[in-house]
Amino acid sequence: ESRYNATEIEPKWQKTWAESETDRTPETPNKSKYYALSMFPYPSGSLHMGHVRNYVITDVIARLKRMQGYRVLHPMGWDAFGLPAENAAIDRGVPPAQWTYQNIAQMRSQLQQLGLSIDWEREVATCSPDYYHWTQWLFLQFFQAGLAYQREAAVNWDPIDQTVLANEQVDSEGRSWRSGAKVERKLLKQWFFKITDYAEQLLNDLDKLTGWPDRVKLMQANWIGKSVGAYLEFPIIGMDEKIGVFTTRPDTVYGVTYVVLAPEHPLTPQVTTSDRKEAVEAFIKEVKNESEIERTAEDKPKRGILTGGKAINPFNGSEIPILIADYVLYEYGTGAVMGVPAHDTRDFKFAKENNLPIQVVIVPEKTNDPGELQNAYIEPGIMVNSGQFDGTSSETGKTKIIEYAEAKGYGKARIQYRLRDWLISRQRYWGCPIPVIHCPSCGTVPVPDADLPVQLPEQVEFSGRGPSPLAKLSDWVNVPCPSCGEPAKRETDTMDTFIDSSWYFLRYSDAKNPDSAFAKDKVNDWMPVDQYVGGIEHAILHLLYSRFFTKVLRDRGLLDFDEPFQRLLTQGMVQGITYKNPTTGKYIPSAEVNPEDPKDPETSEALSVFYEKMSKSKYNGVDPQQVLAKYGADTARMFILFKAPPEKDLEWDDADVEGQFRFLNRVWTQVTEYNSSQTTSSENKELTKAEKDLRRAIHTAIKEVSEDLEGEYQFNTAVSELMKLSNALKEASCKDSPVYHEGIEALVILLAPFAPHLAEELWQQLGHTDSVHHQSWLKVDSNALVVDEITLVIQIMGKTRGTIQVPANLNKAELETYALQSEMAQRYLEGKEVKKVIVVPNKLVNFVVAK
Ligand code: ANZ
Ligand code: ZN
Repeated sequence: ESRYNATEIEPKWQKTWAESETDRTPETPNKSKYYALSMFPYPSGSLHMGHVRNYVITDVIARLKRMQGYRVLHPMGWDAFGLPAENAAIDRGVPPAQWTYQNIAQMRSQLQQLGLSIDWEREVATCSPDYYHWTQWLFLQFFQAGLAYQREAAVNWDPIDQTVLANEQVDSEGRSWRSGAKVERKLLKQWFFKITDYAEQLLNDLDKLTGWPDRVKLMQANWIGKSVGAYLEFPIIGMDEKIGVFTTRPDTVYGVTYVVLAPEHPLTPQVTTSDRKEAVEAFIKEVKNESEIERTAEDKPKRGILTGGKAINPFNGSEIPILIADYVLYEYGTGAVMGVPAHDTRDFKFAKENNLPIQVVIVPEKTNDPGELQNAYIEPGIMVNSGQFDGTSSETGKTKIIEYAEAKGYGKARIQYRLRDWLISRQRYWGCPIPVIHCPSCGTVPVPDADLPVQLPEQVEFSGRGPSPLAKLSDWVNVPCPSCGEPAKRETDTMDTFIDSSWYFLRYSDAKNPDSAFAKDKVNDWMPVDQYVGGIEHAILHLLYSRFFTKVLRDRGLLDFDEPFQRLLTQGMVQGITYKNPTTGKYIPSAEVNPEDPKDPETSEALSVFYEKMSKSKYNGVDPQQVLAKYGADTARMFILFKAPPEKDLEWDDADVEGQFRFLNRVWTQVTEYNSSQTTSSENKELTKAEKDLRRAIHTAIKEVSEDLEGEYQFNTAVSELMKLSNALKEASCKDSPVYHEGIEALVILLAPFAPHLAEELWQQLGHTDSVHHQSWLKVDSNALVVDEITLVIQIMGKTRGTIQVPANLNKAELETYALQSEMAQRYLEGKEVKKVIVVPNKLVNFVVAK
């Protein structure tokens, strides 16, 4: 008797599939395409369960689509630039390239052990010159389109990693997403991508993404942050200049009692009077190191100071003080605001704290005298104290004030986005070099196409976390200007790695092309990605940048679609059981804890037990390698798919892993014990009841599994259906029937996307010589689903007296006739007058009789 031995059959089939190139992307243009994509990993060195879950989900989809007749692209690659490699070089003296490629090799072999049907011929690594050649070429596309530019900017500086960070890489506490360091503000010349030019499109096209979770679309919309309002100007007394502000409430302009500049605003020193100079400068110094998050935090008092300068409100001629305050951000709008304390909560607090006047200009419909305000009145209402606009509703007032401002030259309508331009330069070595040369006479000159890629020099010294080692390589830095030939210098900044990942999905369509980033016909053929699967942590940055890239490349004529990802599935976290000492806050490794009686091994205190995202620091991780060694990939896959719907968090549970292992063992036994020679031919024979019942179970399984895999991808319920089918086969009394044969084969075929190795092995054992993965997905025979008899309940006065078997789908009159003829009706209705008959089709007949 044979036993299910995953560790034996899995490597065997992986080898066979690799040799027979089963997972190559087919070049059959007449078939419909399907592009199934997982977010590619950073090659940290080893897979974690989050990766495993991500790739297994995509693999099931890819395998299903192949069986459904699509030509499928299912690639994998490496997001391989980034700081950890550089830090490894500093800490351990291994060159970043070597460290990275070692990690890639290790992780690739782990992925292969999962039985993922990946076309490895299309593998890409963003750190490879064949790839970053085209990242550089694409950068120059942006540069030529005027979408890449350099400017001085107050930037987020990470003092640990010694690099600039994008706003998106700083968390709500003002810390670096990577190093955790408190971020500082610094003025530096940096490269930007002009993503703001695409703000409107990026917002509007969210409507096209019908296959995206609403919450991701909402996050993107909030990030883009569209505000509709006005740009208004306030002349400065005694100067020729005006202060421009952006406001969403032009209807409150008569209530402006002061204006506030950001401390960094270029007008700040100019409006400051000499007696205020010292105080203003001290204040600026204080604010300088606060992060944007701290400056705008709701719960913090807003700090500000008078500059001594004054402005005029052109609408009513009133003289108003000019202040500077930390809550006004230089990078948003115009870097200046009009203060309307009566109608803005923040302004109200600020005015109270700083003794500034408060002027009511909007009142709720019914009151004319609001009395002294306890809080800002921020609701819509009627305009008062607003000259010719008195009595106008505030909503109409917005438009009216803008029209008036335009007529008088005080300002105009304006739409403002919260989205800023994307800061893309990094002062690090292990990234894609920015392919430009700075010439004293020609300025910023692109590296000519023929000289691409600008290779990262390999002989580099890493001496602690100082400035980028590239800047110190004078041989590399000093080059003749491509334009005039005079001595010039290379750009030493490298690109944000989010650029590398903003186009890798395009490269897969033509991964080995040495002459271009991708051929247009190939990218148009495969894109957009039909199903993208990855973590919610990429909901904003990566997805927004990839959408931006797609639109820019479309406008450059390089491709012909608007959006890169048709459908998006954000998989939930994998959580591990976590033990924590409630008093010390220390996490205790699960290996040191008795799960029956969880106690701190040192102090014997009772531990708190809960599920949390697996992480090294919490000692709650499960190593995929160990699970594979113990149970094999198929069990791991089945468990992951069965335990929770893909977008929900998944609690790792050894007992459930064991349960799936037992299920696969049962299937193994069921199929290997089946001997097809026992099957009797039943041509032209009417099916028995047992056969009909089994066929119904088989086709119900096909129907349910297929439906579970359409639309929402309910893998968990699909796996339950497979378990039901296996049970139905076990219970069947017709094991020598061709229907049983049909059922065994169906079970193996339906199992193929989930447990690909086991299904392949069993398929061969059933005597087939082709691959189960080349079989067509099964079709439902709707005749088999028909239930031909039902059980009808007979009630008298609502009381059940028995049941009878009747043909399915009779009409009410027919059911009544059957019921009347039944033995219980005959017995209980004898000598009684039937007053009413209630019929529930396919369920029951209830007789109401006279008392
Ligand atoms: C006057 C006013 C009156 C405002 C009122 C609001 C309510 P969103 O919706 O986020 O775009 N603002 C403009 N630029 C700013 C900056 N650089 N730093 C801090 N605050 C700034 O918000 C727009 C509102 O935020 C603007 O409308 C402005 O205050 C403020 F009853 O103008 B408002
Ligand atoms: Zn030059």
